[in-house]
Amino acid sequence: MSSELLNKITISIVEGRPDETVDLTRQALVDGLEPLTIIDEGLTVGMNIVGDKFQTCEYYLPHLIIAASGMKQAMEILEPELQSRQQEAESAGVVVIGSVAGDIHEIGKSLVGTMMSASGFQVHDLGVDVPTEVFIAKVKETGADILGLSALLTTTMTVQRQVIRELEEAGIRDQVKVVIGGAPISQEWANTIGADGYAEDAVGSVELAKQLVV
Ligand code: B12
Repeated sequence: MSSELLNKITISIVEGRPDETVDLTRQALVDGLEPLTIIDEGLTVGMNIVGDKFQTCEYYLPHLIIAASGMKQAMEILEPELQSRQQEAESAGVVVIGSVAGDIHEIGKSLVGTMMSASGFQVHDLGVDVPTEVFIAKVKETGADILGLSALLTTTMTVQRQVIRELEEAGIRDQVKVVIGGAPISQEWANTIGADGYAEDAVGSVELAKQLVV
């Protein structure tokens, strides 16, 4: 039963057994589950539970680190699968993406980058804790169509606004569409800081990017 397997994946994340997460992820692929189903209905459900337990002080930082390790190892298996499902042949556009300065959360950002790449975008993933000036320089260098800014902390979401301001100061704000995302981000925040779009998840990010480059 695929739902049983997905539930086992969720539990292995919540209970911090990365090796089991990896084995179950492999098994799910063999059973014919789609990589995105494994991510959204198995792994991410587990990460959200871990996040909630951290918030209520039932879990501490080591729990977060172990859970992230399980998800990252599973993603290493799933990313090539996502890539191989690429449908578009031509480049849909150039994307620069990264987690903003002060933010080291990388899993969601990397997933968005992988999905965009699998959908035909040429993606430059700058990693995590990316200084604002590095984003600006890369947008200039690549002539990017889209700049994706990830922030998972309420303390780093303000950096997204700072990046937009610096794009304005550099005189290149109207040359690139800025899309933002991350757990605390909302459409309202995107409107407040003058971003071109917000997406809740990786699938939504691809749809948004495609709309914006038309
Ligand atoms: C794993 C994790 C960590 C790991 C990260 C490991 C890694 N290599 O990435 C570690 C242990 C390092 C960590 C550290 C910290 N964390 Co943390 N962490 C999490 C956790 C549990 C899961 C995040 C995750 O990977 N989710 C799975 C992915 C797939 O989802 P996602 O990241 O949300 O991404 C999706 C969308 O948001 C969207 N998206 C993401 N980026 C982008 C970008 C664009 C452009 C678009 C369009 C969309 C988009 O699409 C993605 C795919 O669907 C969250 C809880 C949660 N529910 O988010 C807390 C959480 C984010 N962390 C939190 C905290 C407090 C911290 C620490 C401050 C803890 C501490 N005391 O040190 C530090 C801060 C470190 C720093 N400076 O960045 C809080 C933030 C609270 C807040 N409101 O600010 C959370 C919410 C936990 C909680 N409930 O309290 N963390």
